[in-house]
Amino acid sequence: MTRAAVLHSTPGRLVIEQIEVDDPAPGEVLVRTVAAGLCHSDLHLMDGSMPYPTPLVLGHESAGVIEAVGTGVSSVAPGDHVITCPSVFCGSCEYCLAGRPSLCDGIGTDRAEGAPPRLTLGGGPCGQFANLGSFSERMLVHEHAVVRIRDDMPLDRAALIGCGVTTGVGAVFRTAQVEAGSTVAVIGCGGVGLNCVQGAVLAGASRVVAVDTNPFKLALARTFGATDVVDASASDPVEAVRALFPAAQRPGALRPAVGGVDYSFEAIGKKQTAEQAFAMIRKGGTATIVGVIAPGVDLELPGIEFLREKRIQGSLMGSNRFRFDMPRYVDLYFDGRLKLDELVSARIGLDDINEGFAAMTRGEVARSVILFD
Ligand code: PAD
Ligand code: ZN
Repeated sequence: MTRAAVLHSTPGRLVIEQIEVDDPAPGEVLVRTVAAGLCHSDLHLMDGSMPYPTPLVLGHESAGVIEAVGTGVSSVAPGDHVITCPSVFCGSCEYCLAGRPSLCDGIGTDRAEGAPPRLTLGGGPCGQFANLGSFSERMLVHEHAVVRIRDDMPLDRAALIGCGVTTGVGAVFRTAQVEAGSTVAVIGCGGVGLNCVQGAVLAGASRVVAVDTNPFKLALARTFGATDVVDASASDPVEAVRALFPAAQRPGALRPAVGGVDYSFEAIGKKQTAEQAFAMIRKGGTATIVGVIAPGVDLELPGIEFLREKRIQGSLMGSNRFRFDMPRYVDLYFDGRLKLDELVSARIGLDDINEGFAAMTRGEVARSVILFD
């Protein structure tokens, strides 16, 4: 039996249950989970803003050690240290072949219909959030949902690369492709947004403005390299960012010139802040929405702004190619260029998981990480 945190309804709290994990089928690997981070995407299911079938093992940001592999698995072997990724890829769909595996159609990466489920709870099937279900002592996943990393990488910090780092840094490097010298604003400096901040620093941004309503997060953003901070509870963040980067006013122009940043990133998932992200970019700028906006919530954007060649785009898991990206992030950590130690605010046990999410709601942590014994 395997201990796992299971969601029985949305909204709902997590319940620690004993689940059964099947043996690896061809192409699957069994991972002993060593560490798993708490991400706001899990909380979206718990608070009911993202409907999802239950029962479900939550969690999708993890690292561990391969325990067993199914036939045909070639990229990892028992004993290997791995990071998991929600972006399981088939390797043969149009998106994979076009070099965009994070958008993979995922055909063939689950068990076939009618096959025994990977996980069972009380005799019935139990789902895995994001193809993983990381809040569990063991994960049975497709081989293409893990990447091997070097053995000397501490696995609690490796876990964060599994979602927050890849999503935040990837949004900057891969989705938006920020150029050196650009100006950047990041709205929401939690586990994901702090990684947008450090991604922008790594990309060589000339200024990085952190926007949050929580002074603790703004102070953290400074340690991740933000050059300016805006407290969105004290002033209108759009006006504040535009004031930092004013536009040149042409004499006699019909409309006042509007300043702003070259690139903005929204890492919260709210209508208001997504609209702010679009409003605070300057002419020719790009707003990237990283936060998960609940189904049924529509954005309102002033259409005239498209004449200024302003763009807005989504970003799923930082448009990653994780088999390539994650080992590089590990090397950047060892080089002292990617901050991971500072992201871990708390190390907790599986039994403390609901309190861990309560601490996230209260804004007390960058990331809490579960350590499995
Ligand atoms: P978090 O709760 O750690 O951080 C959210 C931050 O937003 C906190 O620091 C808050 O103080 C701040 N905040 C809240 N409201 C406001 C506001 N009105 N103005 C300014 N700041 C505010 O969450 P997280 O970093 O784990 O996740 C952030 C979002 O990213 C969330 O929606 C999550 O689901 C999403 C996400 N998306 C992907 C993807 O692939 N697109 C992957 C992972 C996470
Ligand atoms: Zn996540």
